Amino acid sequence: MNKLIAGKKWLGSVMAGLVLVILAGDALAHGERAQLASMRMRTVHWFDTKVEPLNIKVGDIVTVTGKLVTSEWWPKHMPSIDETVFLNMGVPGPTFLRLHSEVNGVPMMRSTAFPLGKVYEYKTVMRARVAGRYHVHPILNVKDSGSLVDKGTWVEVAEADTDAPFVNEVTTLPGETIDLETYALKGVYTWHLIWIAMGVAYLLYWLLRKELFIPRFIRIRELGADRANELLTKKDFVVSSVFFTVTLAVVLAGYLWAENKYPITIPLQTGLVEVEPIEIPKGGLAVEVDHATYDLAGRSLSMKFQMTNNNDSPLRIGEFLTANIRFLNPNVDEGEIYEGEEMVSTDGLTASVDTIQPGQTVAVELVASDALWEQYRMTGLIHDPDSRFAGMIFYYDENGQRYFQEVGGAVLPNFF
Ligand SMILES: [Cu+2]
Repeated sequence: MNKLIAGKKWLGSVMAGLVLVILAGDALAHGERAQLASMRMRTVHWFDTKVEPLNIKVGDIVTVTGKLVTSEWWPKHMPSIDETVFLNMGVPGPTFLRLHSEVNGVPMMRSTAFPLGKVYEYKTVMRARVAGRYHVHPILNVKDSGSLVDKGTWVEVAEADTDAPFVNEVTTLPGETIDLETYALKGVYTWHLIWIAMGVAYLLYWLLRKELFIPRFIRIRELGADRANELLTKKDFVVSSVFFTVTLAVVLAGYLWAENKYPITIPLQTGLVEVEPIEIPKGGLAVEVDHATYDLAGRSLSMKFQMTNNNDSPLRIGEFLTANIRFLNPNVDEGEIYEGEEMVSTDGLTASVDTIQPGQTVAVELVASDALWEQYRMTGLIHDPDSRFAGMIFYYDENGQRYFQEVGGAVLPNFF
């Protein structure tokens, strides 16, 4: 009876664990909410992310374009993006083929380095491979830091019109055209089968022995230390040696076979590609951060600045962007919202000063508030031992020309 209850308890905790895994799995699915709030605010500011088209068929092309600014507030404890970074697409599994990728016009087959405080414009062209509905995110893999994900855009991929199998043809350097979907698959299967057979044979030999290693060890220990040599029989020794020799022979044979079958190969290329960064375009707005507070109950970040307009034109602040969330100022009708774009608060930004005149220096308070703070778990900001924020402000001159720059500083939580 007691055993039964214990068994039930055990089952209960396993079930609870499973539920947790399932819940967490859902929430952590794509990474846009999973990473620390501070990390999303102070690493990479992604903007103008555009995925098109959103409804396609297998075999069709999807283009992802956008820009990013590397934050000058990059956390000191994180290995920096100015060392090694690789631009990729975050999708579940090999559902797209990446045909082309570039940053600031430079092809990005390999890794690169992004110095901080600069602008990078990227473009990635992909071909849909497997039907489904995918949240497509540009992603930067930063060496020793991990992945930094942009927000996702849903792309619906329908089955192709024909039943023909998906082909992914490339021409190799010696001029041979191959289909990467099936290329060399026979060799892969054959070698797997050979190794599985070896493994199974070795296990079978030991499993078919009357006495396995541990019982034999216990028996011999009882017989006394002087009979320790009986632990392994001569037959065991011979069989193991044969397996060892055959393994080495198969490894060598595999190597010779591959050399013979594919005589011309080059190693995977790992060198760094250099990219010329773009300077942030100067809009003539000098910004000094006075003070910032994060209001937990109001789900809002309020920032006080001293701003000086050194431009010839009046300037209006239209948007604040942080952690991939866009807070738009509804009074400034400028910021474009793309089809399928998420994480946009169309009326999330209020500015205490509407227009800053040329030559004027004013105190400006920006308040970015929306339930998105909660939804994207930005409230974790208050648990950060290094409470600082960073984000981008976007402002416009009288002709509608857009400028942007990064702002950042210390942030204090406000609990009331
Ligand atoms: Cu996602």
